[in-house]
Amino acid sequence: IAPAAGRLVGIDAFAAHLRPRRRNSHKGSYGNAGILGGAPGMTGAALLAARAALRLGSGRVYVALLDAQAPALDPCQPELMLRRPDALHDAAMSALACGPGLGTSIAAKEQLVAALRQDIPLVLDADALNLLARECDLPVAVALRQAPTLLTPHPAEAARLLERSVEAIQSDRIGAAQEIAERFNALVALKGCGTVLAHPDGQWRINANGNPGLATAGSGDVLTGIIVALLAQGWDADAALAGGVHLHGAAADRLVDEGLGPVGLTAGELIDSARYCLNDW
Ligand code: NPW
Ligand code: AMP
Ligand code: MG
Repeated sequence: IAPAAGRLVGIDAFAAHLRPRRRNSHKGSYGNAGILGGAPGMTGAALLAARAALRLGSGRVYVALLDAQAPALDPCQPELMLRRPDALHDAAMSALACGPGLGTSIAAKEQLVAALRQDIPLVLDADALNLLARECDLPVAVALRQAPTLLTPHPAEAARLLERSVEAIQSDRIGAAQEIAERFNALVALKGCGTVLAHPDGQWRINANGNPGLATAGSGDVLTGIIVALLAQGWDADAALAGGVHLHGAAADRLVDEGLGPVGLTAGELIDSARYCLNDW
């Protein structure tokens, strides 16, 4: 059943933030974005999110990788500042994303707890959500946060959060997104074909762009980076979530128009395509 037009996410949901850059602005005007993730074997997830955060306009991007063996530089994106996780919490961040490739180790939980204490907008994705589902002291810490919290589960992560099957989530996606939003006092994007955006007060919308080219490794990690970039640049949380999801879908649609998908579209390619869309809007 197609949702009513008023429920569909379009550019109007974030148009107020699509302003030209001030001529006399500087990198400090566009915020510091932090990405926390990258356990051994999954450093790529955090780096994809970080590259997306940089190329979608954050003034500076700091990345903290849990993998102690990870190099101190991303040679493909030397603009990124790689830090040890504890050092990230000391830097002045405008917005933080926690979860891409984070893993669910004791060290990962410690970093998530530290992130929850930061009084700045916080995106929780991937393993940060898996930790919320598993560690019973964490949900209350999320719900009590004063700064905005944004949760971006895919259906399996939502199923873990609500302790139900993926089938149950998919059979009532709007209800599931609303329940997570209320339980965690957070803005939610329940990802998938027709991402559902839900607010803790029960309001919901659907994003209808995007295509199955997005069904590829790292796609959600790029979305997380896009959202944290918009937050770092001062977008309000509602607009950053809607804007990030819509940009991500538009980026994929543009790649398909160019013949670069849906088959074989890669998450890394979404980043420059999303940058093009944002500059074009
Ligand atoms: P199945 O079996 O495929 O049908 P997980 P993850 C199901 C990092 N990454 N609808 C799926 O079902 C992430 O950031 C690192 C329905 C399967 O059972 C995380 O930290 C990368 N079912 C970590 O890996 C690139 C769905 O969920 C399970 C669904 C684990 O994240 C890849 C898999 O989900 C990755 O991003 C849907 N839409 N989506 C890197 N380059 O470093 C998923 N499922 O167990 O949460 O694993 O999403 O891969
Ligand atoms: P993740 O599973 O965390 O990598 O996230 C996958 C991303 O791709 C989410 O933003 C999904 O909404 C999006 N996605 C995956 N499959 C589709 C699809 N068939 N149509 C539209 N978006 C999709
Ligand atoms: Mg993911």
